Amino acid sequence: MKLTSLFWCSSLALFVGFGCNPPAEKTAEATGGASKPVAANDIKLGYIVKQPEERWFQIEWMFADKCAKDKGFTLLKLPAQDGDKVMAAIDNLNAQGAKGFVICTPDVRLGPAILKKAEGYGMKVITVDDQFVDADNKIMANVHHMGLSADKIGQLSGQTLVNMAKDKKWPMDKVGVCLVTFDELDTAKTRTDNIEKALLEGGIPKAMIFHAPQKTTDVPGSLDAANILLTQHPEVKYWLVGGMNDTAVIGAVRAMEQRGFTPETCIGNGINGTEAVEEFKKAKATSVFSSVLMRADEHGYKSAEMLYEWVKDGKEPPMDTRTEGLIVSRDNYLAKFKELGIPIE
Ligand code: FCA
Repeated sequence: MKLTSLFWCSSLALFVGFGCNPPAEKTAEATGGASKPVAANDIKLGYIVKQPEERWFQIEWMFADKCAKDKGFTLLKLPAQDGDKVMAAIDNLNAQGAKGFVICTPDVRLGPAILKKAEGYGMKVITVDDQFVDADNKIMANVHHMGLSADKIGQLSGQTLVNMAKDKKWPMDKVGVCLVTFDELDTAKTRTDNIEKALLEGGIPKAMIFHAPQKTTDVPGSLDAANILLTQHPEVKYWLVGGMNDTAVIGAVRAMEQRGFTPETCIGNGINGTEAVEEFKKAKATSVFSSVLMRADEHGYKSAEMLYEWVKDGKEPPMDTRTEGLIVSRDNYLAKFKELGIPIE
């Protein structure tokens, strides 16, 4: 399902739910004969994220907050960088009377344990960005999810890289690809698999596509991964850099810069847009040329809204909601972010 800017358009948001009024008490009649009056602001919901330091998740929180304000519920934002913190966060939410939470878990294999705990407390769960997997490493399709179309996003990223190499008139048989991978996470693997597919279709030989597996999905993790690759391949003179998100590409580009590669010999394209912006803002262009801008704002607002409507009115959200992205670069990012209303500060 493709979501447009419809959901997060602030003027529209004012006219849905309780947005235009202070949180109002609903009578028993208005709630379809429920015996107890329900006030919107009695509802508390959690929003747990794995990497609160990443701009992507900060924007998700920001727009989930906006949703809470529009609708008049209380949003409890909790960071959880490991399994213990996730479990403690759920206990904490229960102690505060939360009726459900949206989560991007630090480890997708925690899915069954998270679900069990939530069910024990009678809480509803929606996953955002990263889907839970079961003991057999299979996606838990029975958990409501809001994420991105990782295959299409990967294709777009790969095509963008090929086009940029062609624009630069690089000798295509001498171009190496540093593909920063994190195969433990399905959305990451789908993105990088599809980047690779598009690179092959664009004429890059398979033998020139090198994987650099990240141990951690942040800038230090991708810097380390790329350093190992660069040591192994001193013969490559032109590099394309791809990965599952902006930090994957930024870290690898930093490793290349340290070895003397410049925007003339190294080109990266990220995914998210939210972290690549810091590169675009720099006075001097870096090798992070562009990124697939994804809708952190929409993910945050919509996932919170779906959970709220589910808890409040019993309106079950779709099982699977997906968003797509568009390319932003140094040349157009200001206009695009402004047009879509995504903050860049
Ligand atoms: C994953 C990544 C984030 C973002 C999100 C949509 O959770 O870690 O950076 O790309 O998917």
